[in-house]
Amino acid sequence: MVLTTKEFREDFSKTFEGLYAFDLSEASPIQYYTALGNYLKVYSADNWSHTNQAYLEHQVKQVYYFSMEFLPGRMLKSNLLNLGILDTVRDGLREMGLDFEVIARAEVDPALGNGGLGRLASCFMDSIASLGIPGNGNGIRYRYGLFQQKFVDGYQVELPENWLRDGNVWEVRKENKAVMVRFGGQAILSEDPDGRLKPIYSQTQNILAVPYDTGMIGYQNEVVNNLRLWSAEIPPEEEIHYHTIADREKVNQITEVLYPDDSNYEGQILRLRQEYFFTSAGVQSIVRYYKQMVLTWQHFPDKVAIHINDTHPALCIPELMRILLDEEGLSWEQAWEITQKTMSYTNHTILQEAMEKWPVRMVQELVPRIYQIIEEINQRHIDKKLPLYTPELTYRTTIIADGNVKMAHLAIIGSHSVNGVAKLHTEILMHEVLRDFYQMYPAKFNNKTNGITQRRWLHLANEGLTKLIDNKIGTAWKTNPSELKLFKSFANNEDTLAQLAEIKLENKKQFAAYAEKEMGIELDPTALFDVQIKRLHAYKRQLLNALHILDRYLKIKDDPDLDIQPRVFIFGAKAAPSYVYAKQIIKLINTIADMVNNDPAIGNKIKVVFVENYGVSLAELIIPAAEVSEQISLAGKEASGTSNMKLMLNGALTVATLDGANVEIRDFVGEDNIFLFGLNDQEVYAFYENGTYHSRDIYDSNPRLQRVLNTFIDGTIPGIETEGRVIFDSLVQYNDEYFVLKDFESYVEVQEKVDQLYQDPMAWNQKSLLNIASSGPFSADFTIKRYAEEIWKTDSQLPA
Ligand code: 26W
Repeated sequence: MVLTTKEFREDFSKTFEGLYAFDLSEASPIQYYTALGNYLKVYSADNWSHTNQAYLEHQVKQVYYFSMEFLPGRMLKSNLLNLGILDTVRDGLREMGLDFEVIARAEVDPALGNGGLGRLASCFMDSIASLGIPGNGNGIRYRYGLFQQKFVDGYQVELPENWLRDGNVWEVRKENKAVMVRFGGQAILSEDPDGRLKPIYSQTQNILAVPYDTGMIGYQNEVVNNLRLWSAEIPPEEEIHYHTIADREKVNQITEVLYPDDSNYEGQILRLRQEYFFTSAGVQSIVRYYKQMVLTWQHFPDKVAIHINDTHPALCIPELMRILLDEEGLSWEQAWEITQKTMSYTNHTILQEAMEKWPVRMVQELVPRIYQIIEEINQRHIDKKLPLYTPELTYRTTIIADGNVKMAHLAIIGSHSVNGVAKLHTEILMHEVLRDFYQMYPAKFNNKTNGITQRRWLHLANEGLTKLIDNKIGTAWKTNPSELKLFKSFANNEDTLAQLAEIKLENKKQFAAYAEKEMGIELDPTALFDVQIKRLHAYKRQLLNALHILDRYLKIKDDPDLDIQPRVFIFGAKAAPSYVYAKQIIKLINTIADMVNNDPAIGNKIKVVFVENYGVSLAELIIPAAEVSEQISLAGKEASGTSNMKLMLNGALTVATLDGANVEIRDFVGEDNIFLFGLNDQEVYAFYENGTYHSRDIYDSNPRLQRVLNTFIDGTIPGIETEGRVIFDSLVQYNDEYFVLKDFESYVEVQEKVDQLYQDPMAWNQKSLLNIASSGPFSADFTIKRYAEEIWKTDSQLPA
């Protein structure tokens, strides 16, 4: 049944009155938005409950995607799109004299994640529902999301992100589905009447885990899956034991804040608490659901797949073991077989400093029974592998070593599948980082290159481009993104290329309007828009970008009449609050921005825009306006990257090292349509092995680079005495950990080629079009199909 605008207006008005009991004409955007959200919840409620019922009735296999982070972005538009009523609602609101865009912007963007890993989880939720795969998300309902970033005098300042201030229309609190999570105390094993060892607990702290469910609406297929986020509360019957506010606070604290760390592990007990809290709650609720099905335990892996998104939820493994052993009375062998068959694990990082390892004492104290189980998993692993491998190799793979519990080892040993997130990344895992495990379990390892949902990142974010593509190749690409390749046949069509350029210009104007309004920076929309948006981290090398900007700056200062392609350098990045070096780089770039933007000699030749508080919503504004995509991490460090895919999909040309998924971008779009530079991963490894990298020599021998670097310490850039010195020293004195100086030369060279190509708009637009048309393989729909077929063994429930 199609919804008419008239029906919509009537129902929407009723919803509004029911909520607010006053006339609709005098409401605020947030009230309209809340009413719309409520209206949509009712509109999709039947689909949600039908999907649920169907899964249970047919006892289909379901996947549970456990992730410490989800970054869904605003949900109003994407829900409307997926329900197939975006245009109707927009028109209906217009008829009522309301501005849909203003209403949509009233929604908060829930920042329940740090970066790539969290955003990937949300793209996956969209694809799982859109493919009709029975799937659920499982995570934490943080009271405060990732901090809000402000710049004060160029420095990053962090403010709390109270994302629930106006309530959250999409969630449903499910008190009736709460479970108890046990912490601390003692677990003494003793024999029960059947002669089995079972733990007797004493002095534990019991925390109530209350789920908040959000519907994950599939793309025009009537499927609504579930994202379940857990919140920690004091169990009502235990209220009496909480005497002080501090006691109560300790409970609330568990789900109070998202750790703002990305790729840096810190052994904080609160984080371990969070990890056990949501994995235990999730696994308990899965088991409870399974028990409705009256099946033997042997069938558990035929009905349940649990996916561990990085090691953060790896305690799923001992938790499922605990339930099967202690509560369901299975033997170790049975329980272990079920657990391994159920679990799969994705690794998202090769950085050593990001590898989670928890001090044994901490695990013992916080979850004593879980520790006992981990110990036994470890011992059995050693007993089984020692006869087969050298003691050295075997002991390199233990879960417990040097007083620590190594979460990656637990995840690998306890899962039947281990995957990396791009071809190169998986290769590096197999042959470098995890090679001992690869030798032991070659069949567990597989690659699943990341993907993105084209629904959010093209259809919604770039309506102009969507219309153009629809006009040229029809709309089938929306459900089958490989159809995007049909767009290639327009690569020589001047008309299409001109339209493409027109759309890009329009998107650039939109961003320019934002920069002007929010930052007071005036941009020339005909300049080249160059974009680097991702967490601030030394390995991602925002510094290399900064060096290039300074190199240009000096060139223009030397010759103010220089005929050079005007460029706007756009940055968006948060730094972990404790990551001092990253914050110094933010200060540096902000200071460069001030200097350059206000120098009349530079004019429009260079502008630098560092947007505050980068997140999903800003990405949706920036990406459609981008012409150059900076993917310049040191080769071998970026697991995959996903902004590289979004930018390509929106017609940006990539400046890239051969790192992460950039390698596959090159393969799909061809060498001629990407700007490659720098060392490859093998060259980097060779330097590590030979110890022959000396950044000081490069500094000494390259006058152009020397001049650029000296600006950090010679007063050229005013007001960065401290930061300038630290950064200079890190690059010149302390041997430049990420080979920034080594790659500088080839980076600036390739940037000159970028400028040259830009002088020929048709050639540029052609490459842009080829990038768009080659980006289909990066659809998360394909990635999820592979996860479902090869790892989870879950089937789509859609009619074939
Ligand atoms: C324990 C601290 C910590 C927190 C988060 C360590 C590691 C993480 C994440 C795994 C970091 C992350 O987001 N990794 C990114 O994952 C993306 C999705 O697979 C990849 O595209 C990025 O390359 C990778 O950096």
